[in-house]
Amino acid sequence: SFNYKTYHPISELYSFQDMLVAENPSLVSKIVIGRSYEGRPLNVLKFSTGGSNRPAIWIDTGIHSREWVTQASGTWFAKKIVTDYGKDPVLTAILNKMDILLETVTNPDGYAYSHTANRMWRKTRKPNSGSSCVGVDPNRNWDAGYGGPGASSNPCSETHGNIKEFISIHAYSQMLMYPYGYTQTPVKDQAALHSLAQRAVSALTAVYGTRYRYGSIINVIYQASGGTIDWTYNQGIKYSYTFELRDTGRYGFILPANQIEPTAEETWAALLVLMTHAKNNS
Ligand code: 0X9
Ligand code: ZN
Repeated sequence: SFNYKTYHPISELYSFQDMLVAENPSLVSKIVIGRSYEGRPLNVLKFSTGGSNRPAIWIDTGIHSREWVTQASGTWFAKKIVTDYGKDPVLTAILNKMDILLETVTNPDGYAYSHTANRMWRKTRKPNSGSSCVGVDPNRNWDAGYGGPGASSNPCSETHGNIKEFISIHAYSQMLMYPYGYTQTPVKDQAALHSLAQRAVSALTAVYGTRYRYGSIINVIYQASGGTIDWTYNQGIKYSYTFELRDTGRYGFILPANQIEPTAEETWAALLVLMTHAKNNS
């Protein structure tokens, strides 16, 4: 059986996904939404209790490959969902109305490379012509803050057609943030996003006392353009959030494996608050 107390190479995370689907076919399915530059599948686990085109919650982990506690936590969330559905009334109520889409290895080439060649690899792995530097930063590559108001043509809009909440999980720094990162201009839903963040952080801190900061990206961490959730918010997903998980720098990206489970567990408490709010307000 799967060991949640250690970090796993990509082949084992893919096997875990297939095993979870095989063991829970009425709850979980795997959608291959694309392929990486090096040809690896981009897998999304879809947790659904029925219906068609239900409102959905998106959660991704591992868009930056070296942030290993995030892929590990995403894997733990997947198991938590199948374990708790029908037992935890909070999760059960969410899944009786909404689907959860969970992408645990969002940057597979980078993750593989961070195991085999360079533990600190962050970006993707496609060569850049005319440069010896490989890859792009996948959290600077979204079309938010560029191109101006006329740039609305969006070939991917169907992908996110019914997503009501979008949560992108990074590490490290212990922060829960909402848009924007590219501008100081507050989002129009700032007050609602801020108070929900406060409630989610309270739930997280209640588990192990881990302290989090929260607010808009630009105010809490630094200015960053082209980030995932600025784009998803501008696409109309009101509840767009991003986490920076443990720690605050003692170990940084090299978080000891004995912190995987407590990190995932406390983060799950915050996720339940965020997901319940989306369920009640969409
Ligand atoms: O620089 C980043 O992309 C994020 N920090 S990280 O160390 N995970 O790379 C911060 C940018 C805004 N925050 C998030 N989108 N999480
Ligand atoms: Zn990151």
